[in-house]
This record gives sequence, structure tokens and C-alpha cells, in this order.
Amino acid sequence: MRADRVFRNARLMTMDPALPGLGLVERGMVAEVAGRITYAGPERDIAAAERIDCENRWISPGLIDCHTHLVFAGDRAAEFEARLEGASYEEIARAGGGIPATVNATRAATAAELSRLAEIRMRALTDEGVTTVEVKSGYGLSAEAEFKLLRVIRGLGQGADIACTFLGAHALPPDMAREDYIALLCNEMIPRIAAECLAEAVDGFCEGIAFSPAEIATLFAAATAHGLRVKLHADQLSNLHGAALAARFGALSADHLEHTDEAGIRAMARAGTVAVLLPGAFYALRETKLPPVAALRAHGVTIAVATDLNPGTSPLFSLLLAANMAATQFRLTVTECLLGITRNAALALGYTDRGMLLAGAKCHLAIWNIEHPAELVYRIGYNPLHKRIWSAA
Ligand code: DI6
Ligand code: FE
Repeated sequence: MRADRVFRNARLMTMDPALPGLGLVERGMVAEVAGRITYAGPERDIAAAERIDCENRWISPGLIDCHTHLVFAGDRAAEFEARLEGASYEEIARAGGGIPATVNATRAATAAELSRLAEIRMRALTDEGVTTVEVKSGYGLSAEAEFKLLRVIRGLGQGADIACTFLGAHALPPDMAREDYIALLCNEMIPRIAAECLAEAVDGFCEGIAFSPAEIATLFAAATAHGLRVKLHADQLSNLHGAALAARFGALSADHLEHTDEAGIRAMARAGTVAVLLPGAFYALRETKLPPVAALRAHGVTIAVATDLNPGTSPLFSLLLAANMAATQFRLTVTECLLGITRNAALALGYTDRGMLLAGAKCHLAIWNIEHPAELVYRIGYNPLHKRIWSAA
């Protein structure tokens, strides 16, 4: 079959699960028809309307940032300074700073202003080869403000595919009783989100300063009853057994996991829940408790890596730097880091049509000015992207 385009004279990181490691192919090529890969492998003769000589560069799948909170207004630089003076994240949150500060600024902003700010942040990611971004709501915390955020997120994506996640259960809004807010989420917001297809998944923050496991279980029951997948901010600051709770609801992912125990990891392995590690938050909060990487490996849990881009705990605008931090701080291997921002990040979002260079997958590519795949993880604050291939198809 004739291709629309071929990318020839390339070296491939296919991320093919049937091959070891990154599924490397020397002297490779990728063929595309109508936005889909029709062939990826050793160079061969394929007729094509357009032939692109990659000059022996490496091609990876377009990168996937599977956990961001990039729609918000305001900034938290003063909180950063307070933490440098010794205040803890929990102390700041309990004193009305933290998430509530961003909620106030976000509620006051128009949808147009939020879109403008979000597009700038998205550009930082896409400039480094990202082609799919997960974006959470969660800085509205009222029906009106959360729906504003969901519509802003749905309207993004002039330069990347967007997966939208509803994070109404991010913090308790200042003016509401706990039971009333959970009821609002479950009985009014989730049914409307499902009916109007405003989000693909529902997330929550299971933590002492946010929502209890029982509240999250109520939320997840409502989400799954309405056909929405779930994900969870789990065991970041303490072990409330969030990973096991997420697994019980067949969650796509459990994220953070610094305090997750062996039982939680076993439950994730059984449920096929992806572990999303967020080294930006670990770094910014100067945490010392490492996520249980060895146990995740031992139990065969799929590991992804993301930026957690948010104004409080992870003002990190680089997925390559997240990968570098995952290696240096969490001791992930280069292979784990690169699978974590491609194939495994796709799985954390429930996608099987991307994150790999395989026939049938979306033709989202990143073409790199590097001599070896490890260079994507090794440098700090350097962007080796040559060209990104993404189309809305
Ligand atoms: N965990 C996080 O790391 C972010 N949200 C969450 O649930 C923090 C969000 C913020 O501080 O604004
Ligand atoms: Fe987060």
C-alpha cells in the first residue's frame, strides 16, 4: 500500500512490547497513512507521496505527559518562599494557602484567560516532543467553576491530544460541609460530566489534608456507575492505603505512591493499575521517603513518569526533566524512564493506540538530535528535539 509519508534513514525506539527494552531498530523507517502508522521497522521499499530523510536521527513515539494540572490562574511563588523558610506544605494548606489560594485566583479568571495561560504551559511541553497531555480540573471546587475548567480543557489542544480528568475532589471548598460537597460531586457533577462527555476519568486527592478513603470510595462508586474510569493521588504524604483503594475500583493509575506498602503494590499488580511516579513533587517538597520502586518492579507493576505540572507542589514544565529526576532521585533505569513517558504513560490514560511505533498506532513522533536514547534522560534542562510530528487526525 502506498503511504502518505515515510520517515526514512532513521533509528527507532519502537517501545514494542514484543521486543526487549526500548525495541530499538537501527536503519529503520516509519510509514504513515492518514495520521496512522502503517509500518515501523527495518528500512524497506514503500512508495510514498512524501519521503522525509531523517539523516540517521532517532525517532521515538511522541511523548505523553499523563498527569498535569495545567489549567489555573495566579502563582504560588510566595508559598515557595515560605517553604524555603521552613513552613511545610500541609501547614500552608491548613492556613488557607496552597490549593485554596489557586482556587480563588482560578475562580476569578475568565475562561479565555485560563485558556491563554494553559496554552502557554502546553507549549512548553509540546516544544519538547509531547503529543498527548492529560489535564485535570480541580482548581474550581464549585459546580460552576469546575465546569468552566472542564470546558477550557476540552477547548485546548491546538497542538496535542488532550485527555481530560475531573478532579473535583482535589480539596474541600472553604464554604461547604464535607458530606454536602461529596454529594454535589457524586449526585450532580459526575452524572452531568458523564452525560456530556466532559471528562474521560475521575481523580481524587486521598490525603489527610484532602479526602478520606471512605469519601474517595463514595466518589469512585459514583464515577464507575456512570461509566467513567478512575485514578487517584495516592499515598503521597502518608499511607492511607490509597493504592489498594484505587486498585479495588480498577483504577487506570495510582499516582505519587511514596508511602505505598507491599499490600497496595500487590493490589495494583492484580488490578493492572499503572504506578505514575511524580519526581517533580518529590523534589519541590524536598521529600525524603522514596516511592517503593524495587517492590513495584518485583510485582511487575507498570511504571509511568509525569510532570504533575501544578502551581504548588510541582511547577515543572519539562517531561524530559521529570524523566531525569525519576532516574537520579528514584533510580529508575533509562529504559524505565523512557517507557514511562511513552508506552506506559499511554496505559495510565487507558490508551493502547499510542506511545509505541507500531502499525495501527497514531503517527505521533518525536525526532531527536541525539546519538543514543539515554541522552533523552541524561541531560538536565536541554532540549534535543529536532522535530515533532502530530496531527489532530
Ligand atoms: N497533589 C499534588 O501534588 C497537587 N495536587 C495534588 O492532589 C498539588 C496541587 C497544589 O498544591 O496546588
Ligand atoms: Fe497531581
